[in-house]
Amino acid sequence: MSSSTFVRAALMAGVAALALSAAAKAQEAPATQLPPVDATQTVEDETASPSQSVVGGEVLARRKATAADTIGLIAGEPGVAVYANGGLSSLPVIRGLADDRVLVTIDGAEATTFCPNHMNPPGGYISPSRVQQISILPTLSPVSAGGDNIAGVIAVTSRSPQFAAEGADLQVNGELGVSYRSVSDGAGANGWITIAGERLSLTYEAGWNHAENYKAGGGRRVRSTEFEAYDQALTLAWLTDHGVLSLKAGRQFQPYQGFPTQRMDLTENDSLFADLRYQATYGWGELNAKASWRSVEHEMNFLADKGGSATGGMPMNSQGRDLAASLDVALPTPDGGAVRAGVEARRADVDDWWPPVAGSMMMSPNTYWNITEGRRERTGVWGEWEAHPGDDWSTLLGARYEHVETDAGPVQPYAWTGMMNMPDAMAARAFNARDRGRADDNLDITATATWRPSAEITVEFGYARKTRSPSLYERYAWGVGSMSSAMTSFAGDANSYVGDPDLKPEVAHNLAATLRYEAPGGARKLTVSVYRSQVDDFIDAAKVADLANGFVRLRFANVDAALFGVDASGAMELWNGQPFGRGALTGVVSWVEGENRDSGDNLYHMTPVTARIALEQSKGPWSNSAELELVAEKDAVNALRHEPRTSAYALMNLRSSWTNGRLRVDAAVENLFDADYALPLGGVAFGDFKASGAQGRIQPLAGPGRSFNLALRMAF
Ligand SMILES: [Cu+2]
Repeated sequence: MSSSTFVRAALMAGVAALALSAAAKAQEAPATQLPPVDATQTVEDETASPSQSVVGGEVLARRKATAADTIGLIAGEPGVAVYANGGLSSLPVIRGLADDRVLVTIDGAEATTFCPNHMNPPGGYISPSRVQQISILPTLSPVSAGGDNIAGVIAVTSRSPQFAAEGADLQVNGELGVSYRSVSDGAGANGWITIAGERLSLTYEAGWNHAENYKAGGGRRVRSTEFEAYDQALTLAWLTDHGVLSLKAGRQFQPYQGFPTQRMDLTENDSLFADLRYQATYGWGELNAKASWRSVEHEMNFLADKGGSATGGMPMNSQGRDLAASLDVALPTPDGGAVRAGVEARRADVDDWWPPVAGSMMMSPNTYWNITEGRRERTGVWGEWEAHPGDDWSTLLGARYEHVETDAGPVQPYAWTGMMNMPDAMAARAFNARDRGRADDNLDITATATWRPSAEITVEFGYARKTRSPSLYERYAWGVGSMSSAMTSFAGDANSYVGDPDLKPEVAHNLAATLRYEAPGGARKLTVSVYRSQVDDFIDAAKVADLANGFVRLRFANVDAALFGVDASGAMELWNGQPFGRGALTGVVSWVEGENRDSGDNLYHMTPVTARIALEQSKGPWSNSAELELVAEKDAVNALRHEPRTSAYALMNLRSSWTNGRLRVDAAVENLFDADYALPLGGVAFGDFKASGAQGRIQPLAGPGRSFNLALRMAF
């Protein structure tokens, strides 16, 4: 306690000292200019595809000012929802498809979630301060954006290297930021500094985020929602005659992160990464070569809210490594299109073991091996052709083939003998006796057409066949005992899950169409999308047993599923001129339904109808917005998992930003009326359930109450 307070005080003092020294130096050196604030610039940057959205610029600057969680930055984008997992590890849902079904990349690099509770998802490895842009490519994502997903791609881009202008001196630039969130006594500090010449550039980025348990509306603390993380990255880049060669390496360290919906908490996550890439343009086209590596050391146990680990608790460790290399080229074609092709190889290795606990009848004498030498290897090749067959038409046709191999070695229960460990001992013997290696041959196809009959109208439609092979946990979590099966649980429902090596890859047949209207001058914009996904062998679950307190034990199982929905976003300029600057009304509405077609049950984690309406105004250095977030009752629940129903709610958020180009201030009040509400995708409040004696039915997780947020950012 005192050491973390000390660390916090030291960091704050450090940041303040840096800010002062930077301010003193600012007279001499040319400073980085912070971009002007403009709340009315909320409609995303134009993209080639009207169904894709990009969160960048002012929208991103405002959202990340006080944020600790990167995936949370895209909450409320059309068709996108985000659900609580840990405070730094939110999981994305694109049009009803969640978690591993969405490919999340950081600068094109993929990361595997090495934890049976999905505590370290790929989006959790980059702090918001390092993010430059997030692209969302739903449903019909091109094969070039990546495979092994059925929902689409969230591509996070970090700060790109800068170089000094030709003939200019060595440039030193950077930013420093601090933030505070009252709802969780959350604090953050971050900064970056670049030393750039004409050819070489070196950038160091660091961030720290900390939060206590947040308060729900009314002031009650929600247990197991605290966290702390340190994030550092160093980028060395070389500007060649044709492109940029860069090496980025870093470390993210989380001393702890509470998981309110899980039986366990993260008690340490230490991850190192390195990305080497070369991006270049030649006379014949573009070349992109990448190699990436990430190692993860992950430890789980109980934080104080769940009883602590003074008497041993339940240690669970995993260790993972991702290794990948890819090469792709793009060749321009005479009609202004391009032919692109790529090859890639990826490998993930994981060990997952639970050390014995001295004095525990159940958790001794052996180490429990959940996954031994787990391996998931993917090799892929893809090709894509973008064409412009007419003035009004463009088309994109792509195919990707992937060969996926998974395997896991022999396992071991806590004990081979004794009544309590009998089910696991039998399951381990059966698991070890069977052949566990599996190979999948996956084919993805994306075919889209875009029609622009006039300057105002764009229509995009198409089909995508997308495939995801089962994760190692879905295939190889073998424990069937009451405790061991409860430890594999990543849906936030606190149910118990057992894997199945015979699971087949899930194959989605996605259809989608998007209409975009933009009035001349951009004063009015409207984008509407409709979509349907039919998923063969969707990895859902089948019931094995009913457990106490309404929990169930499930086995991952292939079923047929279908999802469909509509999402829309729009913006309308209300006024432009004195005395109030520029004003605009913006809105987003999303609606989705999903069904298990074998059982007729609703799919799990379907977002209820959600709308965001904002009134935004900007004038000179000021920008203000009032945002209303409306979420309907969640009555389409998954009966199999006893998914909780949640009530409708409305949240009001007020935000203001000010900048003079050197300093930026963001202030906000979120959940102004301190509404007390349950998160529709939040899962169950296991931390609170356990602390209250684990009696009766578990309650849904409550969302954060009113928060006063403040962030300061300074460029030098
Ligand atoms: Cu974990």
